[in-house]
Amino acid sequence: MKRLLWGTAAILLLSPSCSNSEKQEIIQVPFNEVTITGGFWQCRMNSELETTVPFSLKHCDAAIKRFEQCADFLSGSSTELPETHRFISSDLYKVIEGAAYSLMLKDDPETESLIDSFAVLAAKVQRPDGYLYINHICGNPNPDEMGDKPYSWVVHSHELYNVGHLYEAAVAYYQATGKTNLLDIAVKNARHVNKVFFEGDPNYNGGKPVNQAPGHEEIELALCKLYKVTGDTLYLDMAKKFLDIRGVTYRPEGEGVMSPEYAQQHAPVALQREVAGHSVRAGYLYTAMAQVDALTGRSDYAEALNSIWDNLVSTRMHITGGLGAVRSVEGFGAKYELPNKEAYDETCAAVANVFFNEGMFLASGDARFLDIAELSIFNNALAGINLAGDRFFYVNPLEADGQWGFNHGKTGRAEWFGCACCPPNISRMILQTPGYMYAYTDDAIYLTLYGSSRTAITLDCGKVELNQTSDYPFSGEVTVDVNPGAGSRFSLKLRIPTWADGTGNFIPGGLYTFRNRAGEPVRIKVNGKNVRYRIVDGFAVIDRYWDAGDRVELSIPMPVRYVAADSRIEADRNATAVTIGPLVYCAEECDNADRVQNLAINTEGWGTTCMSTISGGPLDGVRKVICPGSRDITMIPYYAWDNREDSQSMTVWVKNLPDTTRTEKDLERFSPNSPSLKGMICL
Ligand code: FUB
Ligand code: ZN
Repeated sequence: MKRLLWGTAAILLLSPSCSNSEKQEIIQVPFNEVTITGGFWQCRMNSELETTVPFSLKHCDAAIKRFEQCADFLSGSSTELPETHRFISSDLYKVIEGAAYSLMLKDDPETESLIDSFAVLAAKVQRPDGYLYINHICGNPNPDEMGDKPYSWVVHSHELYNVGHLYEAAVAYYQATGKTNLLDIAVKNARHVNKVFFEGDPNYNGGKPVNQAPGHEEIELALCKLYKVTGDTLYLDMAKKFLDIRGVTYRPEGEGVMSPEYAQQHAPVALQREVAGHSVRAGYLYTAMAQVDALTGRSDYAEALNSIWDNLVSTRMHITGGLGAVRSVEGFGAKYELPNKEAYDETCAAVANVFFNEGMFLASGDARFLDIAELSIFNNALAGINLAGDRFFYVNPLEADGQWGFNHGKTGRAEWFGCACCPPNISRMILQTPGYMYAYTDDAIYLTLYGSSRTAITLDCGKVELNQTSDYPFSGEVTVDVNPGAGSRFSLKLRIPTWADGTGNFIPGGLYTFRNRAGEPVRIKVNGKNVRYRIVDGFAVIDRYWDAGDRVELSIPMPVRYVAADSRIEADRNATAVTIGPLVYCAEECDNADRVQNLAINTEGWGTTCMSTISGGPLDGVRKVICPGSRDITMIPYYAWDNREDSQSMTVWVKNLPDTTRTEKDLERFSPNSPSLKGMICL
């Protein structure tokens, strides 16, 4: 197994106000340089390696078969034509990308050989000029969806979306193995795309450059990866060109999927100011804009991105970090249009939200972007996959009645989907999560996402080993052993999430505010002694000389918090959400012996809640909470719902009890001596 490394190249600043030359490039420690040593992420990584990756590869049979049929058809050994499908290849590429990440963590000759065989097949199917899209190659396109010729219906064909995912897979496989078999196919395709779209190729579009941005973004961010791994600026130039022609050279003028907003083609991207349209497309677009700015060292999109981000977090994001509330367009609706039961919030969109916000953090050094990335990871994104790693949500509502098949026809999780974009997306994100834990500049180390892990970072002053222990997100106690090679001075920057900063907001943006106060402040000790710290951009900064064996103890209080939504969100009026740390909780029918829609919470009851860790069963190790209300309301983290029984009612927002006065009976029931609460920690 080769462990090729990559950092985030040349990340400069997005915001003009941050163009201070003293600001330094922030580099993320790549996930394969962070070892998970226990806690929350260890289970998730194990289920990825042991279950999700092999399980997903098995579900690629239909996609692989199309390549086989196409190859046989081209060689004349069969007349059978491959199934007509616009983007099933992209699902396969995403699975390969995740499988490649898994190879960086664990050798698996079988998976490697499967990917190698696929590369042989893909090379046979790819046209000599680099074009790669099965149905046009085999001459059986569905013209309504794909156009009658290559690149004649770029707005919906997904030709460039598919190859974007191919580039990401190829880069990952090269990084994992050093093999260029997929990368060669990707590079050949990218050069072909450049010729056809920006130079003109006699075999396509009558020789005129197509010069139109694809309807589904993806190739832009993938070209950035291709640039980073090859160093060839052609790909970065292409990414920028695709961004800059969006909404300029072509603008659909219809409705629904042909509306100008649907694929963010209503205005040049640098002039866009609000989130719009299909949420996965939007998320990939914003990610690419942040990356292109960073890689070119320009701020062409900074104003747009900052405004779009503000608009997102203050008007159009669910408390779970979910994007794209409106089912009919899989996208954004009007301001504050955030329904619960009907919410769409596709898993892919939550993953895109993570990519977007990680990019914004690297560009700015501002922790508020990490608050949103973390929110999305621990809530909407992780809800997209069950704890065992083999069942999925495409759609992530905040309420279910147990009867409506909200999840593409299912009332619960599905084994896979006809259109399976989501399962491999969440899978590849989980595998990369250790890469969201640490970042650094020449003279500072950022702790960006807490969890038991180990890494080593080379600063200007030398190598620093870090060994972190934490049960985060179930506990805010974090211990970090710092081992510089020799005594050296640098800053350690510990992220203090918005939910712990005493401002009363659960996350930035002001949509979700706490009903109760945080209580204790955040405390930091170095070698057992409290230290004073200053907060800069959401980080507690400890600047000092460090010695081998120094120990930092961070204590972020995580009381049970009750949250109210902005009253302009109609669906959440007169209701309360419960959060602990970054986790959003939900009530599920199987814990509450009743349809959860019948429950009502005492909005003043936060001081009389009880918590315990579930032991055994699918939710082993998950922390539950019991809150007083019309009855004792048991709640579990949202990401863990639908792991026990399907067709359950569930709700994040619990109706408020009209009379919030706590009765003697409530208090008695919630006394630590109450027999029904035995073994729980009660406040
Ligand atoms: O169109 C490709 C993917 O399929 C989109 O990103 C998802 O929303 C689903 O429609
Ligand atoms: Zn999806």
